Amino acid sequence: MSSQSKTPLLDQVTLPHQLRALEESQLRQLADELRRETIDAVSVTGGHLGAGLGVVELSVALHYVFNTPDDRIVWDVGHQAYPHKILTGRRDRIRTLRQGGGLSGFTKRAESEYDPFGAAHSSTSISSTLGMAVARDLAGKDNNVIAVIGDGAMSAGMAYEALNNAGSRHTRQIVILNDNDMSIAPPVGAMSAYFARLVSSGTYHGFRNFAKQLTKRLPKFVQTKAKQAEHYARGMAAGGTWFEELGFYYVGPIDGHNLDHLLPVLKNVRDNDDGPVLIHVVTQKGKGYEPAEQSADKYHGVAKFDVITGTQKKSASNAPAYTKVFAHSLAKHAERDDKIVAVNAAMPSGTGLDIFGKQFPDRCFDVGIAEQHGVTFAAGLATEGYKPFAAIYSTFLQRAYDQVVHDVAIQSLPVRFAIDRAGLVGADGPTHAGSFDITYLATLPGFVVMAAADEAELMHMVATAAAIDDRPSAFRYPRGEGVGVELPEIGEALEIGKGRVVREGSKIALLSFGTRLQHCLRAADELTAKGYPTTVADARFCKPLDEDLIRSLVQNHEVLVTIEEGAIGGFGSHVLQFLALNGLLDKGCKVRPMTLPDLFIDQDKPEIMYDVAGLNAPHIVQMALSAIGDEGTVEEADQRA
Ligand SMILES: Cc1ncc(C[n+]2csc(CCOP(=O)(O)OP(=O)(O)O)c2C)c(N)n1
Repeated sequence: MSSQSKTPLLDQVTLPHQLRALEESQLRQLADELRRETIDAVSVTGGHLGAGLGVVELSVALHYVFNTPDDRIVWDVGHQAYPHKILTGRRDRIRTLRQGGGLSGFTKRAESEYDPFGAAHSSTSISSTLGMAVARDLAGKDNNVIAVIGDGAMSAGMAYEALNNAGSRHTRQIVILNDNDMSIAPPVGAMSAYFARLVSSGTYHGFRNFAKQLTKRLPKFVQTKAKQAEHYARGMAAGGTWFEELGFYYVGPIDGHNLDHLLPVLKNVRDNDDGPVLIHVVTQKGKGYEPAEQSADKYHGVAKFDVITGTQKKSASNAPAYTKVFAHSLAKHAERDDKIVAVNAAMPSGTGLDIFGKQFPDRCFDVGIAEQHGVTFAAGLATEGYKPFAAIYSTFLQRAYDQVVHDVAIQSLPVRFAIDRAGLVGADGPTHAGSFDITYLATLPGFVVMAAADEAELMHMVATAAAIDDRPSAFRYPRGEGVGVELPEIGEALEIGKGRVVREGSKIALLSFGTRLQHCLRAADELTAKGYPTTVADARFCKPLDEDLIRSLVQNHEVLVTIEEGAIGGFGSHVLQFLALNGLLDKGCKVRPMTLPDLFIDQDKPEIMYDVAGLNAPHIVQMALSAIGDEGTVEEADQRA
């Protein structure tokens, strides 16, 4: 550090072409400044820190060696892209990360030409860059395409599908395997053990000064059969044969924090014209920030924090109240029923299954970032009489939809889906919103689909799902804290397909599915005060519907409003279908379904996102009043708007 210039270099780099104007000898200083800037920015916003700190040098080296944005860099997941954002014209907004109106916490095409592909769900980068590479060849262009994918993301099937395709196509493409030996939790699976063997093989250390020798060993220099043999042997020696068998030229492992190693390797693979290359880069998650390096999750996701001490402003727990209630509740049932087992896909703490796993290590399975496999694995457990709970976020379950349909629903296997992060989730934005699960599950024959209105209801739904042993079931619950209701010792199984009336009225009925119930109660207070006694009911089930309840609500009220934290095609659609087919729509009661709008809502505080969605109490009031024909005074309407 002492030999470094006092003038901040980062101030001279707004865009990568300015970075490329620096001397190679200045890049170390730039990387140090970039790391400090990343830490400082995340201390203000919260967000993903550890992953970004691990790729500071890689970000500098990639933008130095490659001609971005013509050369395409695709960051898998995109949660590690904060340093990349700082280097690509977004430093002035970096302290708006994940805030309303601010920068996305992931890569996003609409945000920058330096983000050629949006991400947030993992393991898409090899596929998307292969598509870009093929398009480049079709168009007769010659730019580079580079995927940067973590060892965790490499556990997903999609990454292998892409490697398989890329290896056989022989298209010029660069894949950088960013191996930090971490997912969010320690990585799982045989491939992770394989990477560890490559790194510990001694080759890594032996390769510390290998940059110069390497020049002669890269594909564009490999012309003769003899050289190819040498090339293969090198792969054997370095342990890279698995990738080589797939058709990739394997380079590594190399130290991803050492610019003297990174730069020559990247320069060598740049513009090579001999098929796909995989560079195995070893990095440390949280690198260069002591509190991150020392923490168990390497500061994967953090709240705002004090830079000096690393103390986070509030708990950065990945197990918020609903998640914890679910986990403890499941453990209670598992104490009584040894057939209960639990499956998660690389999210033990996010889903709360770390709690379950501590108590039942043999009955808790982390399958890696492999939602598809996880669902079919759970289906297999169910065929043998076990009672699997697959705890998967709503947004990530999307990836396993065919498995849900084909492997679970068609065979009517009793897999229980614990669907966390249902509804809008806040800072992670639209890629992580749990908007579609009601729609995509309730359309499946035989599925039982529930939504918890509060944390006590969640406990009952865990009990209900445990008891449903002849067909699939799902219960959804949101991110964050519950409403603070009293909790029973253990949940009790609900009568399937039966909702509950929470408050009796006579003019307006609000039928809630999920945690909008609290907003319905507030709306009901206001409506009742205005002279419209309002009934509030909690549907509990979208499938099967409580037909008696719905029939009685439309028959005894002038207006029925349904509310859910999900997209069109979900609960409200099922209610409308039932009413229409039973001739109940034309009997005078006005029915209004309230769903998420036909819009991907950008990140913000959840309550603001629900304002944008029009699903808060004032919107419910407005919807009910306009249905009943009372628009109120102009001032009231303005206030509600
Ligand atoms: C399909 C999918 N499932 C789960 C996640 C949640 N998730 C975000 S980052 C991450 C770990 C990624 O590990 P790795 O690729 O090694 O990157 P690192 O954070 O270690 O740099 C997980 C599981 C996700 N983004 N996408």
